[in-house]
Amino acid sequence: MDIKTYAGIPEEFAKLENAKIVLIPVPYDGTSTWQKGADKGPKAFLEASENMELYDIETGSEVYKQGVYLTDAVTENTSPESMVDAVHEVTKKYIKKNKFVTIFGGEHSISIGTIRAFNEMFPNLTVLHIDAHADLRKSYEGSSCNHACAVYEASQNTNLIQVGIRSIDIKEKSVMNLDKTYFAHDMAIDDSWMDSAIDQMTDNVFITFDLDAFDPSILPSTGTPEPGGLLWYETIDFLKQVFAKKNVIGFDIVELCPNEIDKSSDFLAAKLYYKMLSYKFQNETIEDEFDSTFNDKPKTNNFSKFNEDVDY
Ligand SMILES: [Mn+2]
Repeated sequence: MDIKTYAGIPEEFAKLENAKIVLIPVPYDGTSTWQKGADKGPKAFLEASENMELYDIETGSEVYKQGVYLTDAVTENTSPESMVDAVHEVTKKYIKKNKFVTIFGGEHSISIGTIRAFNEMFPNLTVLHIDAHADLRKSYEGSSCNHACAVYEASQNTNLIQVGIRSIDIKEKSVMNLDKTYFAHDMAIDDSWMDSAIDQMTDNVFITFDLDAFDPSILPSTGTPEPGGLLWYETIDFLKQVFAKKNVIGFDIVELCPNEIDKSSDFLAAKLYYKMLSYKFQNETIEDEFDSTFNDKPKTNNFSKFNEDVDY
């Protein structure tokens, strides 16, 4: 990947020492069953992010100034199990450095590793799982680290809440906690699911966001699109409330499967990521010293959006 900093932000904001946020790309697509290509997700997401405005109108903030450190991609792929171990290790390493850790996939199996790390590091963890699919199989095609098993482990040892579900195998129903499952067909006609889901959360919340939760009309570029999904404003309204009311301790976004024709999905993923960071950090002020570093230095980067010297 020839991308040096997240969203092309100046290096002052991209150094690990200064960054409050860490972004781990995991371009893994080892077990997907239909359309391949989730391994291209992080690159497409990062390219779209470079072309995105970095001022968030709604929160009135520029969250990148909190610092975003982009790690090397996790490329271990000799087996699903070794990939999960590698993701688990890297995620835990950055949680231990007191960073707000975010992960971009890759297919959903990567979340077995991310959730395991957060569950080891934070007590009473809620996993908010936003997805078209339940992903509750104990094992699939000979592995418990298949994408169809992404939250089975979480169902056993965290407070798992599933939102947007509209495609399951009948066997998954025996694992599913129906009180904490919000099916898309119910959500479509009654928005009380938002309050109900938030009421069921403990304080520490990790969000695992499979992009196929969105309706394919707004996000077609995903491996297993399902009709009847979430739209943009209801999704970010829900997320805004979760970030406001709970201690969101990290999140992952998975299953972007880019193609040459549709770029809007890449942009949606980029915007979703930035929106979630904006909600997380909207009340945190940026340290003066840090801010002036940026203002005093000559602008030496080559990214056009930072080179505009126009005074408004
Ligand atoms: Mn899914």
